[in-house]
Amino acid sequence: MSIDWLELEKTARNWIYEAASLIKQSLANPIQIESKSNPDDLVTEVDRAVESFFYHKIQKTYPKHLFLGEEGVAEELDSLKGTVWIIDPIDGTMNFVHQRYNFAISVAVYHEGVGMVGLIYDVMNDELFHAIRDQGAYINDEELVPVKERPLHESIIGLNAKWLVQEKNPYRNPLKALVRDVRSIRSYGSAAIEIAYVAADRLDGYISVNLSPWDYAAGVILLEEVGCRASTFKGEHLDFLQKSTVIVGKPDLHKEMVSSYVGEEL
Ligand code: 2AM
Ligand code: CA
Ligand code: CA
Ligand code: CA
Repeated sequence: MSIDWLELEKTARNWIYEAASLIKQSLANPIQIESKSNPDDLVTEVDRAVESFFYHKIQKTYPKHLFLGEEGVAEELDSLKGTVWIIDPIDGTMNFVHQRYNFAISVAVYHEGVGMVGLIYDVMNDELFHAIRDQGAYINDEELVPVKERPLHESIIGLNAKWLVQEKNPYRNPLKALVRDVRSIRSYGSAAIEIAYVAADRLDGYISVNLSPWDYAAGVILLEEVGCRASTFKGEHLDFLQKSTVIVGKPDLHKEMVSSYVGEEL
């Protein structure tokens, strides 16, 4: 039986609004914070609760679908066969903790490895970026138009400046050269929001040296609908089962950033 993607998107959207309301309620009380891979890699009880919320909703409504999420509520996946929900319950946990602002819920649905539905909800701004494959991308009810190119020297790129000062980052020098040559850089602290901003023409490109599938799975579905590109720094297809370098942008800009800057470590 084929899947009604419109219906599925509507269902996912309702879960997202419900989860956002849980997150906002949680801001009224003190939040338990822990560190993961390093002292600045944060997780809260809310991240875990929101991931569980989605996992249980999906299990109940779509028992055959599979689940891949940041906080490990479900078992690990080693393939994208079937229908897979790739979810980041809170993207921008540091912002959630420090700013109580600039964080998103990111939900993507892949079918036999193809991105079908992507939703990124900027909770505090009430902006839902959403797309169904081949049906356009939207912010709330407003349809996004295919992006227009800008030359690299007039472009604004999303980039975390920390990557420029980390000595063990092999892409430090290419990224410095890029920062020098573009008009300016911005850092919002949520990869999902930054990728959505590229689709919405608020940024021309976005770059990160190390992201996981749930950081970009929904974003790349939005990008495809407006004619943008997403790849690894080497220009290869993104992997949805392991960590990767990520570079996204308008097609010409993306090509130039890969070929003249980050395509090779220096
Ligand atoms: P997160 O908030 O879901 O962890 C921060 O610049 C962006 O990078 C966020 O989207 C954040 O997602 C993501 N990120 C990926 N890996 C990270 C890590 N190890 N530590 C902190 N942020 C990470
Ligand atoms: Ca995290
Ligand atoms: Ca994330
Ligand atoms: Ca997260």
